[in-house]
Amino acid sequence: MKNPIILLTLAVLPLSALAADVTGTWKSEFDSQIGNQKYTFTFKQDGTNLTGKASSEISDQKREADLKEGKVDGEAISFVEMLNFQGNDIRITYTGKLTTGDNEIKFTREVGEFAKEEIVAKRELAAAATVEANITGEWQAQFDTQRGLQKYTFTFKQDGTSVTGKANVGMEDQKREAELKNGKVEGDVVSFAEPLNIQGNYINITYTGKLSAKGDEINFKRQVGDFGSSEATAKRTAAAKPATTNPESVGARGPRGGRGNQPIVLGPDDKPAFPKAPEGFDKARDGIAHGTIETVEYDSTTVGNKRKTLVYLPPGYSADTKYPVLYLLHGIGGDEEEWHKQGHPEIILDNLIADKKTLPMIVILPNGRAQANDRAEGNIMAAAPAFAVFEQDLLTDLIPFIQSKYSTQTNRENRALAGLSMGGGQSLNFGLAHLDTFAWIGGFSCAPNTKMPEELVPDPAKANEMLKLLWISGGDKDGLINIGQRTHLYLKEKKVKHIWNVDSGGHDFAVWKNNLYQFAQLIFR
Ligand code: FER
Repeated sequence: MKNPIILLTLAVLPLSALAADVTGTWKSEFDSQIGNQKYTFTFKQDGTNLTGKASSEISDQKREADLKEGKVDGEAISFVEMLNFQGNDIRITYTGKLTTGDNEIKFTREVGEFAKEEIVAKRELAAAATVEANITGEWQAQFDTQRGLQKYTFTFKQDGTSVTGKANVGMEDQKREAELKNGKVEGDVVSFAEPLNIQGNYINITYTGKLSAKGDEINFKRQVGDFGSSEATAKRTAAAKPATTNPESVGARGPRGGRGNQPIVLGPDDKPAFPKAPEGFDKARDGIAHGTIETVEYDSTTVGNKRKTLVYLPPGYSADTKYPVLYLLHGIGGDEEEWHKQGHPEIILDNLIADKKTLPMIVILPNGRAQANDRAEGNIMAAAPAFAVFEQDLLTDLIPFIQSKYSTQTNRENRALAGLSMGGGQSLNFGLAHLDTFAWIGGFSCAPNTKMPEELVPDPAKANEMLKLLWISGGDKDGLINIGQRTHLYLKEKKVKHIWNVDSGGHDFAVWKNNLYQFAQLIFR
């Protein structure tokens, strides 16, 4: 892989960052064990410090409490409300997260040990803040993104609070145009989405911005799917006439400062599913039998040329035995050598087989960039569509070739598909769409090519019936972890059996090797 870590770092770092300011009045109404409660929170934020009051009402009884231990950390907000109940002090803790537009906070509210609710607080927009911003016209902004500098011209048309229009984008010598979706102006907050087609998947690029007092600048945060984000100021082009805004609408929300990087928000399920691989699991050992690794070429009817793949044959490989096969896929900056060079699956497998922790198996390390030039060179992102084409190459060309050349089992129960990052997305996308071909599926640190969970698993009952193992994992410091998280949460809700494994680590081979070590022990059993 050329350098996925740099790629990812670039995507995550260049954020000068917007900080939320939650100062203001927020309301929340919810049902609790003791009846319907109406809350008004008055927050005052100073840096990361939060003070204020909670006034609440429950069947005509009113009470008020000062907030304690209040904190704002990026989008995370927490505080404690002390409640005196029959002479006892009870802590009500609130932990929450600001959502899009910064006008809603989703809180978990825990009353001592005995009650826990999910509640939503909504910002009371000051009357003045609902005033006539009019952003109709042409605006320009340049976003420094992981794919390079992207020059945007937005043409907005505002009608009441709704916004339609276009984004024209220039990037190096490429151009694209998109119709904007979900456009809104709420007070001085402008938001909309730009649909972007990546490999047949629509990823929404969402924009949230704040209009300046003069109405001639919008400070946008641009969020690409669940992955990268960047910021830029859009300015009206000279030709357009600045719209008038009510100056009182601006500043009501206070200043904005540093929100920080793409947030990694860990949930209660985001922990290791297994103890870490023991010391030495990835070190070549003397005194055990070793498998072999070779490069072979197959005819790809899909791409129309010969394509390379690496093949690991287990120790003592013999034509008298029929072996199960694991297809193991690389990331966006890699090729058929990536796993071999950086992950040494042959060492991990030799050790596991020697220790009888896994069955002898064949491991195929293909090239997942199914296009004529499948080298990882130039603009690595530009090859993303070829990673989708590999579905056909794998099913119609590679698997039949492997089964004709090597002594393999050919039923689904003896075929596994797993991969890292882009290859993790491929494994879920292809594997779950072809349960008749793969019974064991693993997505390690899945990339944004991963389909939405509803599309991956439209029929939970069928998935449960067919899958022998569905393994999804990520590192707790990986900016892509939310792709795994959203998949896990969907599977959990739909009661689809799976393993969700979160190791401590980033988007790197330390995590992937550990995943291979664990995954290899579970398959073909
Ligand atoms: C992206 C970010 C990362 C993306 C793919 C990746 C298709 C893949 C990373 C990897 O394979 O390591 O936006 O879009």
